[in-house]
Amino acid sequence: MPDTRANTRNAAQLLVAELVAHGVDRVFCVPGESYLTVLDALYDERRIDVVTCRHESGAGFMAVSDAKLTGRPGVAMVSRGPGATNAAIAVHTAQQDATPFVLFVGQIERKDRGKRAFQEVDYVRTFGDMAKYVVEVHDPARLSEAIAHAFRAATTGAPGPAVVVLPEDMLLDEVPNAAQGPQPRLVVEPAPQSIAQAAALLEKAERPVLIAGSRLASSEARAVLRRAAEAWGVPVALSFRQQDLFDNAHPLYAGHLGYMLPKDQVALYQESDLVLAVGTRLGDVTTQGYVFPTAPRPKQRLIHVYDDPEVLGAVFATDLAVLAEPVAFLRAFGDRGTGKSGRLAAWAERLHRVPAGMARWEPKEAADGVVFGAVIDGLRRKLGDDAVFVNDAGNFSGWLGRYFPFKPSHRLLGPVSGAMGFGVPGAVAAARRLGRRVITLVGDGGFLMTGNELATAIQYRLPVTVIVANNNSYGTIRLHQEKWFPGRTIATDLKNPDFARMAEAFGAKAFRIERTADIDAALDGALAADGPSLVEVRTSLEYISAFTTLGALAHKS
Ligand SMILES: Cc1ncc(C[n+]2csc(CCOP(=O)(O)OP(=O)(O)O)c2C)c(N)n1
Repeated sequence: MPDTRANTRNAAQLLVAELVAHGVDRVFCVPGESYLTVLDALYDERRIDVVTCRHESGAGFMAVSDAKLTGRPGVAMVSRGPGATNAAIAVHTAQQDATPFVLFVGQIERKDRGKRAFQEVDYVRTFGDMAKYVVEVHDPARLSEAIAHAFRAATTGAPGPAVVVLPEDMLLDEVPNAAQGPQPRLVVEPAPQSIAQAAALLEKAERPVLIAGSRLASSEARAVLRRAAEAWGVPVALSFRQQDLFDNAHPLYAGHLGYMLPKDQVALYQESDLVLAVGTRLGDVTTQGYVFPTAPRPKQRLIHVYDDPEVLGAVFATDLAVLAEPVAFLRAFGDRGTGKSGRLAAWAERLHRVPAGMARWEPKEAADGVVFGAVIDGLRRKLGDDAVFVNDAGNFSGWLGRYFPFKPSHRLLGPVSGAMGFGVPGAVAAARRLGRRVITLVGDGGFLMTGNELATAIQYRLPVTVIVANNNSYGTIRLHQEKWFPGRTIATDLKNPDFARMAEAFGAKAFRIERTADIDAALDGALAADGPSLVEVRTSLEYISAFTTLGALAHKS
């Protein structure tokens, strides 16, 4: 057979060459017959690490977690129909979390499209609401263009998901050899005039708050944030799930805009006369249900800095909308600060008082299990300033947020989307990327959603420590039931397997905490394990969250 490889190759091989050209060094996948040719092309490409996962939601979450760490698009590959719909949760999470993510999906043959053939899905319609860009490539001559467009969409403006759909037969078509590579990345530098206008507004403000968002996650951005805050003496509140961006013990730390904030703290935020929102889209949770600032017309002046015109002014009447890359803005803005921070010190002190007071852990014992805060306190004592956490979604995560003193040298990855199941896969990806121990906190509910990715941790020998807060309940929902339908518990009680034995069956080191006294030895053992480890914490349901108890809820009703 003549060797035609020198001048042409199949579209699947070109796709892999494009991934390399776009800087992709890892893909997370569950294999499928619909994209066999891509897998085969990856066989020869040693620059791309192919991580095989156990469920497409796991693969997608891993890609999203990887992207949160690197700032570059995470990449997942899944099969058509069932594979793609399993991965949908990651597409949604990438959209809610403003995380760059490119999902490649296999598709049935072109000739069968529109016949509701086996595993056929119209992805443009299915993912149209969640993804920034969805393309089904029918002409292999346009594959490079489609890939470049997907990476561009994922990384331009508010980062987010893009989906590239690959008909099985198209992948076999012969195409020219050359990869096109990425399009130039747009970086919107702040206009000097915007910096001057923002400075003038801040100079006049008496009670300003800087809200820092996820776009300030890089280590460079954290340093820029601190410098700008100190240069202006302006208090910093952190957007939802970005609690590691700024030293929680810093006198300018004004709290984390998550759930369960005390009413008086929200009232204090509302007393502000200027909000400087940088790198956040000012979503529902961060704004405490659109009351800080108040939509559509804030009580205070609003400066909003983001590099996406779709975001600025979309929800809030904005006094100064700055279309600029958030880190570039903050760097230039910090340069204009005087360092005379005293003017705002009393205001900053008022804002700092509540979060600082709430963070003080006072040991508690419960009759029905371990109060999870004691485990967080154990982690605080044992972990260094470079610890990496991945949170699943659920009440247990509130204990970490409340009692762990985050510094910008820590990393905390968690789904802004509130998607359960992010924890274990997220930690697998983070450990693969960082090559060191990553701790994931997960409830018994969330663990049984994607805990199967413990098998991936075992397969790749990754130092992941899973801490399962087991209260035999979908606790978050139980709490809502107690508030709104007291005494009518339904669908939230769980009968669980023995998590420690389950972890051992996977091949992980397992530990159990049944009493507060077990905490130190279990954490020491799990953190020192060579490879994956799991700690099952039999937690108190009475202490259902870091902010209330079942008893207190019953008393209120
Ligand atoms: C994928 C997904 N399904 C359902 C929900 C709704 N939900 C939010 S928290 C929660 C219960 C979490 O239970 P668990 O993981 O045991 O943690 P706990 O709240 O008990 O600490 C549920 C069902 C969700 N956020 N994500």
